[in-house]
Amino acid sequence: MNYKLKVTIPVVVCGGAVLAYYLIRRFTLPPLDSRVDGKAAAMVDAATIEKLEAGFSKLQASDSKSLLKKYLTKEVFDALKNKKTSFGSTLLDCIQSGVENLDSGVGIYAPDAEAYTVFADLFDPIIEDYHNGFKKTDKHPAKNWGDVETLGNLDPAGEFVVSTRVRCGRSMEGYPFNPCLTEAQYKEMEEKVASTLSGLEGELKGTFYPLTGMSKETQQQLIDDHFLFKEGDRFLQAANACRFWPSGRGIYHNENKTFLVWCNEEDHLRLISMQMGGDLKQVYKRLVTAVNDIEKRIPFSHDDRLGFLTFCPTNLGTTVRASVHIKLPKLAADKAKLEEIASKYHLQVRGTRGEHTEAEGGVYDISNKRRMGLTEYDAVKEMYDGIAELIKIEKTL
Ligand code: ADP
Ligand code: DAR
Repeated sequence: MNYKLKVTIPVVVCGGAVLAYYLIRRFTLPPLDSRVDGKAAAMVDAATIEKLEAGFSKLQASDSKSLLKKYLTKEVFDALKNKKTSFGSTLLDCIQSGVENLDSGVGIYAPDAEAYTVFADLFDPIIEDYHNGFKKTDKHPAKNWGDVETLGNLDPAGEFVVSTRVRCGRSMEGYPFNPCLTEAQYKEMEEKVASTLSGLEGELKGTFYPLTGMSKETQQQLIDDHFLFKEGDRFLQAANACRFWPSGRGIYHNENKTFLVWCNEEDHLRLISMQMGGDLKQVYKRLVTAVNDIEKRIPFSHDDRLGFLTFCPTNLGTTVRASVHIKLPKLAADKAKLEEIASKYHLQVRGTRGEHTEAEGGVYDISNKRRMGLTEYDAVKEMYDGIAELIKIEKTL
């Protein structure tokens, strides 16, 4: 065999073997090293991939109306299924609630803050759809509470509005979200929150009540009076957000229960101002004072593009939900019509106890739907203007 063949054959054989290896790895196995922010992230294990494939098939075969189903295309699924955040969160951690609860409206949560970047191909279109066109190239505006004096009382005569509430969510810097928290972290966070809030003065002065040790009667009464979060939310349970319950969970409130703080329910903190009647100005003013005071004491997670970070993408940005418990008997006679008119003003209509609940005694929870791409003031003003319109229409019927 001449010299040339002796050299050519081994080169061709080795080259072919290298090419075959590359093609096998490229199209069948996850990348050896999918880097996240320059850190190597380990491969997603086979058991998780199997659960993901089964979940994706279930979702595709269902008639779910969730944003998860709408935007988790095969292309997005294949691009994300092998990715992990540096906390070890996978696509399964993000979508499992929406796979288990096909009646989800959204169906996805961020197990840690990095998930919004690592799984952006799925989060970004869902965020754009939910928050009225907030594109992945958009940047959420800086915090701006606006001029509280420009708001007023939605229903001075007390004909329609039962109560008014404005809340925002905050995540404590240095801690991941529910699915990644250890029991020790839950307890540490609860301690930090309780000791920080113990420094509040004046109208905001109050007491922290851990859920651990709270009597079932007290707990149920607080829930029935709309002061405390409900227990056993199946969407949060399926998202692995209720582990070690009730460890690290609790509620702070002032004497009159007009300023409250939820600790480690869905978000690390929910800061809430509420009272009977329609005086949105007084409710909003109290919240602004409280958040400005607390933000001096606890550093919160904030992203330059997404604003304040939360467990659920529907709460990103301002994280503000301004709501009324309201009776609109004529408009509500046709629920679909009420929802159609409300959506024109970017309002969300829910039952008396919040999402996935029904109205009790004709009382609806109506609030601003979007929280991103506008300021805190804009979000509250959107609710103020929308509710004023609904009341005006109700009076003409
Ligand atoms: P999420 O946004 O996570 O669904 P919310 O911040 O809407 O949670 O809180 C839901 C709880 O707040 C429910 O118990 C609901 O009854 C109560 N709630 C919401 N708006 C009002 C209101 N205007 N008056 C009294 N309770 C309210
Ligand atoms: N229940 C989930 C989340 C919807 C938004 N509400 C929150 N985050 N509390 C769903 O997809 O329906």
